Amino acid sequence: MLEVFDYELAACSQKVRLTLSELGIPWRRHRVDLMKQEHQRHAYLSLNAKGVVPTLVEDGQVLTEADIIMEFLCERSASRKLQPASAYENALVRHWFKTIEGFHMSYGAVWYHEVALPLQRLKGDAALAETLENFSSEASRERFLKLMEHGIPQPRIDAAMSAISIGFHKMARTLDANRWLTGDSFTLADIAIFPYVNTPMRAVSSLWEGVHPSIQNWYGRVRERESFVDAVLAFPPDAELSAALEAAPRGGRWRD
Ligand SMILES: N[C@@H](CCC(=O)N[C@@H](CS)C(=O)NCC(=O)O)C(=O)O
Repeated sequence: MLEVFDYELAACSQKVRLTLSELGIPWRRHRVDLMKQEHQRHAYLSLNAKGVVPTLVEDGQVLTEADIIMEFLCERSASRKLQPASAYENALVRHWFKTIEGFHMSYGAVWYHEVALPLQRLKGDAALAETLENFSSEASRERFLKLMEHGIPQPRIDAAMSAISIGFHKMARTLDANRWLTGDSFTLADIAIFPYVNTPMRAVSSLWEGVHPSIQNWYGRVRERESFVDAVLAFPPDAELSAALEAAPRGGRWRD
């Protein structure tokens, strides 16, 4: 059976789970707790050298990178369900993948600033010692400790917020004229951007909520799909993370 290494709230994990659900592909889950830095363990790094989720494994074959996994799943199921019919619209899907790639780095910075670092600090010294044990490389352990000590500089967060806001503007302009991101049908492009819209961080959702009605309407349409229940709602944050979301500087909560 196809196996996926993921973490419930990780955007890239959600993309893969949504695709699996839309295509009706059965899979087995291996949870990698990002909040405990389990993705830094030696065994996981041997599957995914970048130390990020998701990773897909099937019959000993390993695939990383959410977009590549999503396309692989479509081809594997020989279904055109999530891929547009025209070459141009397919190119648009790839275009959105590229846009989202940049957006993703910014989202990650805000996530660490608002949620991951405060949660780690809140858990205290014993939990930090446990987290540090998961790092298989001294250099990344040092990097993490520096991040814990100094946080992410405010100008970096401001720049990230502004990049995310620009991404939402682009999305809204497209959705002003189209039902879905590439036209009339729901595709991998919609899946790829959904987790950033469905963010539990108020800092980020305030950049589109009440600002871009076309995103609001699109968001409602995606939430009506069965895959939303199956791949997103079914994977809520644990109690610790829920508390960290509520305590986030600009507020946040799991959007059920
Ligand atoms: N380009 C990679 C990015 C994967 C990625 O950045 N995943 C995040 C979660 S969405 C992660 O694992 N971050 C590790 C961390 O938080 O340290 C992909 O598309 O799979």
